[in-house]
Amino acid sequence: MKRLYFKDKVVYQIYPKSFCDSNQDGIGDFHGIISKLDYLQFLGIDYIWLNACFDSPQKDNGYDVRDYYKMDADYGTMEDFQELCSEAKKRNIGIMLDMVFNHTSTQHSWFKQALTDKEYEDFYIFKDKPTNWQSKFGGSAWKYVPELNKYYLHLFDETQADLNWENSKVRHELIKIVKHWMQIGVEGFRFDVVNLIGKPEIFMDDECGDGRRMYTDQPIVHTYLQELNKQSFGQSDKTITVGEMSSTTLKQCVKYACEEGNELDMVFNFHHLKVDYKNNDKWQLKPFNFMQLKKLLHDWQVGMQTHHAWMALFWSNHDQPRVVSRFGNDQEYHKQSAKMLAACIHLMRGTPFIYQGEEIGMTNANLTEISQYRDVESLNYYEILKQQGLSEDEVLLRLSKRSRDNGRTVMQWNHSMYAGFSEVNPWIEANPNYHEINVEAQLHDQDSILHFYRKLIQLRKQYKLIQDGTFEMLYLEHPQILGYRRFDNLNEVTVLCNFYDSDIKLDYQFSDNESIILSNYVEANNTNKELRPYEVIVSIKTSV
Ligand code: TEU
Ligand code: CA
Repeated sequence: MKRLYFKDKVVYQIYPKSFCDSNQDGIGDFHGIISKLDYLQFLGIDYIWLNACFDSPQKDNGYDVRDYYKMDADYGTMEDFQELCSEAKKRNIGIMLDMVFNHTSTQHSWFKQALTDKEYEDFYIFKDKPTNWQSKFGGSAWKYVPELNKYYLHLFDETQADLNWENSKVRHELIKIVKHWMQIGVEGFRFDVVNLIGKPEIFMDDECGDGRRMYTDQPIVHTYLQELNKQSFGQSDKTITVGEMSSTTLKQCVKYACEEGNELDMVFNFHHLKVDYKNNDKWQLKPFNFMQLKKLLHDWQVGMQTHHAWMALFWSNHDQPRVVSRFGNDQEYHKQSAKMLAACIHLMRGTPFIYQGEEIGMTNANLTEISQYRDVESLNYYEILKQQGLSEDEVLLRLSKRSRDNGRTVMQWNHSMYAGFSEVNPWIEANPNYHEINVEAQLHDQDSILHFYRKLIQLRKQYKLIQDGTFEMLYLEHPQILGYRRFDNLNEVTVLCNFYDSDIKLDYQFSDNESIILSNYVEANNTNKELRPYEVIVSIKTSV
């Protein structure tokens, strides 16, 4: 059985391009991160997950890897990275790397050799005829190569060619890469879209979809993960692993991340982040469906618990809009709703992930012109949506709600020019609200969102219940409250969240042995029979 030593751990996700620029070229870098380690230690986190930072032409901001053994020069040298690992270690922080193993950049030497060498051709998926599968970034998932008179598969951008995991040489190379980084001192890995690595034996048109059902969660993925585990990270009981699971199911995730298994420690799934997709389409807008959100969180919490599987808890990442702009209120109730959302997710059963800037309530980018966007997916969909006949204004509206760039604007450190991220114009412009929303201001304010996150992390360390307690949903049918309890034989923690901007009557009975351990209103008081706008109350009942 695996050791579940990470139940008390919290992970902080850094998007290196946007975190902190130390050499004034407008791009974040390793030295910038090093300069902020004291801040992260103050926050109390245990691991830093660095988004893909290997050598890359940066078509998809590093998710198009050219060389898995080299760090991208924009971020620094190998020595700089090693310094980051050792400086982090001094502060009891482990570094996790992002392994993009479903595909490589077409500039990777394997792909270049594939065009002339049969051995390397078999590293990728070349076919004489394409299928009707669609790329996740729009358009066909196949690209014609005149040199070979064949098409190669790319589930993402055409510069991201899917690897052929069926080829044992490919798997062997990837195992070598993981081991290499473990030797350097990396303590964890996030595996990018890892449930897409298994492709079907026969490639066919998908008669009723975009192809995803034919390459998602194929049974062979479990075999591949077991092999990777056994031959690399599984050899160290200290290495933490999380798999990103695209369009997955609970049943599959139980297999990927159950205690008795030997695949991964935990998984990300995205079902709860699609509750504002109209017709299940990211590019069609609708207000978020609260009941659906609640039901999904419930089903996954209970489902994973029942089967002794472990999950990552998160609202945000570098592919998502900012949560306070999405499920909260980034204006009048900015502070209250950011805190409520934080408590809501952190106290569930699983390992919390904080995405940079979330801890100060960073909001969506509010970009209004296409020239301000950087993300390849956004730029592609700008064209696609316009071709579908939508007006410029409508397309820009949709991008402003859904673009991945919403989560990629630079970290807001202080109110000086460029948010303290850099002294020069950053690669993507800073959100002008850095004047009000920034780390420095919140460090000085005990009532800030930042201090609230710090408190949440401390609570996880302090109460075993939060790490281990059984999860049970409360108020499942209530249209406005998300509530749950975590309990063991002796004690119980209750979390009550108001997801709306109006007061609601609360029929919850506080007992005599119950005390409030966290709330987001200055005067928390358990005689109140209502929850105020976006209020969260966390209480504990102890039997001793
Ligand atoms: O993302 C996988 C993925 O499918 C989505 O999050 C995707 O960005 C979204 O669904 C599109 O609407 C991972 C990485 O996190 C992302 O940054 C990469 O672009 C992608 O894989 C390809 O490597
Ligand atoms: Ca820099």
